[in-house]
Amino acid sequence: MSLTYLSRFLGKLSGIFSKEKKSDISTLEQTLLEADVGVKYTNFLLEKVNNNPENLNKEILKLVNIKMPDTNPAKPLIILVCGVNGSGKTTTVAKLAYMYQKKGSVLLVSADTYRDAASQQLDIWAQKAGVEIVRSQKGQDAGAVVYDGLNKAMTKKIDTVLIDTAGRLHTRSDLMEELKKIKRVVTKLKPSGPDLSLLTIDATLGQNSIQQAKIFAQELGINGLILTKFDGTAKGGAIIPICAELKIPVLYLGVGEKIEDLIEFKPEEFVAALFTD
Ligand SMILES: Nc1nc2c(ncn2[C@@H]2O[C@H](COP(=O)(O)OP(=O)(O)OP(=O)(O)O)[C@@H](O)[C@H]2O)c(=O)[nH]1
Ligand SMILES: [Mg+2]
Repeated sequence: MSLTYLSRFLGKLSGIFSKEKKSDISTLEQTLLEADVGVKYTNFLLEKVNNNPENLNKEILKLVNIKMPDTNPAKPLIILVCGVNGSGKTTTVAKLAYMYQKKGSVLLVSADTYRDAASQQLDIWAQKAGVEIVRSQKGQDAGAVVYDGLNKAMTKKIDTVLIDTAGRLHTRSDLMEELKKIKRVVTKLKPSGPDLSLLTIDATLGQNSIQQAKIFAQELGINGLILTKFDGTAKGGAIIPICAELKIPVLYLGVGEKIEDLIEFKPEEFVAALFTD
């Protein structure tokens, strides 16, 4: 992925730190605040910059460069995708399926048994990505669907399983329990559990997403973030407080509604793009 491609999606944040502006602390402060870096990390960064703008890239990189999750090499690689309603889970599962099918076999599991036609929506994506799917019916037990899906994946020696879940507010404890149950079901077939438990975050919410993400992380153990709808936001700077507060790596950015609209988030490239004029 080239820097220019990434910087196209960084909205207001890309290219703002030209050499002149970097040396102008009040412009820098305003720019960081406008990009939704937030008061706390704007002040933090201004202090670290300490009249030496060269420090800025280094300090931002320290905040966003978080250790990647370890995955268990035993097949299948199991990826669980969760998040609040409408945050882009199903679309992200489809995009990941498209990406992973280039490397091996993929099975989608539709564990959204709440919403009408959720399984049909995923089925359409499965066809587009050219991958297999285990469908479900509305009202079915999500844990049972996941169990069936993993059994099928084991039997067919599938490389990657992607589990789509129902949207839920982090404040609904019954629904959070269902996600924990899905995780327990996974451990019956792969004792180390899901390799990646990913949270989709709607990037247009900016910093407002931090609190919900914290609760998902505490309740469920999230080891990767995907910021969706990054194409439509001027709040890309929120990546900085999100990473700094959650200490969970951002793995991908969703940059559109199409199946190929997913880019890998690379901290060094992100910081470099910020400083591209
Ligand atoms: N522009 C843009 N739109 C996106 C992106 N990701 C998802 N969307 C759109 O956001 C809307 C919701 O996406 P879904 O994938 O259905 O979200 P969900 O989290 O599965 O929704 P529920 O299952 O209802 O909770 C759809 O209209 C998607 O096309 C993205 O990266 N960019
Ligand atoms: Mg969905």
